[in-house]
Amino acid sequence: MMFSKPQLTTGEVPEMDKNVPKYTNTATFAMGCFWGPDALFGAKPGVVRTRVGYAGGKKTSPTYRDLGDHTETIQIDYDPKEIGYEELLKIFLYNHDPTYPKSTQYRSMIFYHDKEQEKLAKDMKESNSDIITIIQPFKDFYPAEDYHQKYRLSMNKPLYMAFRDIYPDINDFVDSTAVTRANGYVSGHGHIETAEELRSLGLNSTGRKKLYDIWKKISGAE
Ligand code: MHO
Repeated sequence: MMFSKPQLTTGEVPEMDKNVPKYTNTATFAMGCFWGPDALFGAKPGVVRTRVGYAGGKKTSPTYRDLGDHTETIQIDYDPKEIGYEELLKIFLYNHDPTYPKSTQYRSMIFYHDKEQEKLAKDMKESNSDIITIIQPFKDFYPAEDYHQKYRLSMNKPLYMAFRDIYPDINDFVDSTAVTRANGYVSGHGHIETAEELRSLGLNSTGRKKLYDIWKKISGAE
């Protein structure tokens, strides 16, 4: 069978990825299946890149099929000039149930990277005695298998392949801010209608229309 090559990109490195802030902070959260938060955070302005993986356990080199005592975790590199840790914490808090006990794989956890994150996370927990989120210092993060990264985008093969054309190396693909946003937009997150960003994602007009239509349909925007 013949497949025609998707023609959805400009074929160039997206403008958005040419202006990535040099210095970023990192936030690490566990809040259930990591596919959802990968997309949710990815659509937020100020988030530079995301990756999913496993953390919180002792087993070395966990895999999805052999997770041991680890928990599905989302890691977010963000520009602290654009988005604060407090705002990320709020998104964390309101997008899963931090009061309900889950299996180790899906526990609610915060891995803080510095004193400020530690204080904000602990204050948040203290504000509501029902919150059972486990708060601990960040230690190890094991990136998940390639097929878990930007999973929602990977469910849309034409758009996924379009970005893989730009970024054949999976690590470049995962680290791309444009890909990170697109993964959020295909899940209906974010505010594409106001985002001039749409033009800086590296898609051509056909690709932009495709992404916009998916976002509009799923987000329920007019
Ligand atoms: N219920 C989901 C969980 C996947 S998530 C990476 C599924 O297997 O489809 O844990």
